[in-house]
Amino acid sequence: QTTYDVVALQEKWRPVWERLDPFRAGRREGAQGNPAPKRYALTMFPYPSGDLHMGHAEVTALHDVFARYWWQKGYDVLNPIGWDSFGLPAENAAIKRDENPAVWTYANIETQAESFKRYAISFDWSRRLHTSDPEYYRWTQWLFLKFRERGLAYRKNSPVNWCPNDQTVLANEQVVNGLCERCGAVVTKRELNQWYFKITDYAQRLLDDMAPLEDTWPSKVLAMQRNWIGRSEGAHVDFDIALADGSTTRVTVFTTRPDTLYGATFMVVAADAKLAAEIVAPEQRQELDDYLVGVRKESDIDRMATDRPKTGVDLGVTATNPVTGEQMPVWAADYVLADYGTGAIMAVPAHDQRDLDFAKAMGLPVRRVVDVPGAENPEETYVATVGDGTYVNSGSLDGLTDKAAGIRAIIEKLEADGRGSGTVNFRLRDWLLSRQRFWGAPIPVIHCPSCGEVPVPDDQLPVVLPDLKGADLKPKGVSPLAAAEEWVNVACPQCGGDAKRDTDTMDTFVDSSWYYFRYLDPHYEGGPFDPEKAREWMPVAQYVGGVEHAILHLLYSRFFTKVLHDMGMIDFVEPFTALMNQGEVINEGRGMSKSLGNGVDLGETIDEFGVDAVRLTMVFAGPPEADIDWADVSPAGSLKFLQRAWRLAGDVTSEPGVDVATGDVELRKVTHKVVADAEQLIESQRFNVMVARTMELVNATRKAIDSGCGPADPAVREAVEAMAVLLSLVAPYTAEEVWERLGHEPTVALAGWPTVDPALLVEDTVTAVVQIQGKVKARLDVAPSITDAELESLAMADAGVVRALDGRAVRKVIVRAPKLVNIVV
Ligand code: ANZ
Ligand code: ZN
Repeated sequence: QTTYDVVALQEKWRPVWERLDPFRAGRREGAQGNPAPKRYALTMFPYPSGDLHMGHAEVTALHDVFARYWWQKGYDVLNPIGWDSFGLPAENAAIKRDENPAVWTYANIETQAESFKRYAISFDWSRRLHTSDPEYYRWTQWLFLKFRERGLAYRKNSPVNWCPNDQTVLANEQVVNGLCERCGAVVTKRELNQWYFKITDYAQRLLDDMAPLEDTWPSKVLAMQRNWIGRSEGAHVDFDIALADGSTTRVTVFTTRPDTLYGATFMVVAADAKLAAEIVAPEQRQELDDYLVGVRKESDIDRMATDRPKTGVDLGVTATNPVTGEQMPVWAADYVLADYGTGAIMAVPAHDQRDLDFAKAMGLPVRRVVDVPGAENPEETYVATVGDGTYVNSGSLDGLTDKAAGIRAIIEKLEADGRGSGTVNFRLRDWLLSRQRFWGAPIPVIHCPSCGEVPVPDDQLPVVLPDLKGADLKPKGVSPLAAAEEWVNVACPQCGGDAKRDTDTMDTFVDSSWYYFRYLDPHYEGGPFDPEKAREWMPVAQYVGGVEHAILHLLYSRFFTKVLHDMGMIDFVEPFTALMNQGEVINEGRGMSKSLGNGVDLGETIDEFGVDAVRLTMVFAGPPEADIDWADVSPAGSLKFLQRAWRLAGDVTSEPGVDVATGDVELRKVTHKVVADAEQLIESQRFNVMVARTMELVNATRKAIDSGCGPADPAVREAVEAMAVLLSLVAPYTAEEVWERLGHEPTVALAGWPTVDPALLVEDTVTAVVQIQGKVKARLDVAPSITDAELESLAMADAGVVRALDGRAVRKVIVRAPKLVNIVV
């Protein structure tokens, strides 16, 4: 082509690449016929809602730098793509249009696939999968049943998060500040029978296994996971409660401060815990029931807020403090949560502000047991003290001054008396995975009146979703599947009697917890994945995706991987060796949204500037983890740069294969330094600087052609060839065209990373002499191009010069760069 026409370039090269299929994983040979070393590059797979948007363009442009760089470095790369295609967006859209969610879903997938292809991400399309394909969810169901066999999937009745708008339950991780993660409705609680994964069994391992990720995962994500898992060391303490009917029941509390047990003056039970209803005295029952109506509407965040007025109900019974023997009143309140710890606490108002506020509101006693130096007595000030101090009013603990020693001593005493024990508590809850919606993987369980819960036998998987043509998918609180009678009513696989299928479907986060295993061979029939291929390719070397998945998807995937390990299917315990979180693409300082009207359409942007300019802009905008404000970047500038790069290729007049060693040394040094730097910059994830260095190479080459060694010099060819390889990581169409103009066959994507000659990286230096009163006091190695000012400041800062001056005032400095500095005192 004689002009730089982006549309023509895209149309020219796409079919060529499709024919060459250069990014097919597993076909690359290494040296001497050995297999090439393998690397797995993963980008978080998209939901098929609408076409791709600017966010997809950003994350995949960044991700593709890794993948394409590895190809150039000689690796065999697995870079797959697929769709997370079950879930509420599809179902809600389908309800609006009154059609099967599959129609909308697969139409959007086609649109997005076409856009990804135009966008020229180096995906291996033969790995494509969709989680809503029966071929995929057969194995989601299989895994569910394996988890169930291991006691890791179970059903229980409990108060669960309920979104009144979506009419479905939510996992704790899907409740954000008390609101539904999807629709923003205030989440309430409902008592329901639901399926759970026992992720809590893995809490400690999920914490411990983060250690090796310290340098390769963003610290923010690790901190969020640690906080979410929420490990607290403390103790279980048993209290005997005398009930109204004369019997006694033993209630255990969890506390992180067992050492304050002598200061426990009352007990508080979560108002919505079963325990409250079990122990309440008859005359207080009505009051508790009335109170509960309000509590059920509150979010956990509100309940735990420290600044709220304290409310509660006296349950009319008393508990015995196991160390003081005192009778303590027992209350029900909302500030204690039913599903944390044991759902009951010992209240130590002197040293816990929420307990103190409650004591003040209800007129309950306060007793100080730690005298904190310099702090006033909370019994008088109503300010709880939490610091270290001397134990008082605490029996055998009195006089101790060390909190750890106090905790150790009381736990020893409790254990000796059989009244409690040291324990660890986690904030992490089991993962609620069942959903009362249609568009998900059916839970492969049959409920039989005689046999109970019966797993669907392996050879009957997948349990395929029924065709609900004309059925009402509108959320009603029970799964729409319940209406598919022919589908629901089945023979029990065990006894052959009449039985019913489970009508719930799985949370889509189950689908996405293992998709990166399925990519290894999406059509594998022998299991969810081919273990042999897992050994070859996994774990994932680099994962790229949004920080919004810090505790949901990433925690769940880590859990799944550990279970697969325990099942003996893999020999590693962490799925993602390295993680990168890209920033957000915003516009005019704010997130793009319909309501703000500041959205930028990806398709139109590509139509205007071309794929390469958009990709280059995404990578060049700043460090990968920083937000990109589209109002501050210049795709037009990117386009201009690409044009300059393309023009260079047309100016090269030497033939392919010329001996570059005879080329202009100055330009060669620039080329080799840029390539060496680019390698470092990619490894340290400073992709934007790598692009900036490529721009410098283009400028230096232009100068060499126009006013230096001239276009025929072999160094010019070397520079432009290196530039093509560097450009291939971000601007594949332009890079391919340049490569062709230089007389090479496609594809530049596999041309190989240029070899750096270390001899060309050595900077020339000259020796500058520093004199004081004409006597030589120092010699400095400096670049020949150093300026007078630079040389003067170097000389004045030199330790030998400073010593020789010995504080004398300098009258005059004469500089003759790069050779001489003369200081007159
Ligand atoms: C007595 C005590 C004395 C406490 C003291 C604290 C300070 P973390 O660190 O978050 O695990 N707690 C226990 N279960 C609770 C529940 N279901 N709802 C609300 N609060 C609960 O917090 C543990 C502490 O939170 C426990 O230690 C308990 O109060 C409270 F000077 O027990 B503590
Ligand atoms: Zn049966």
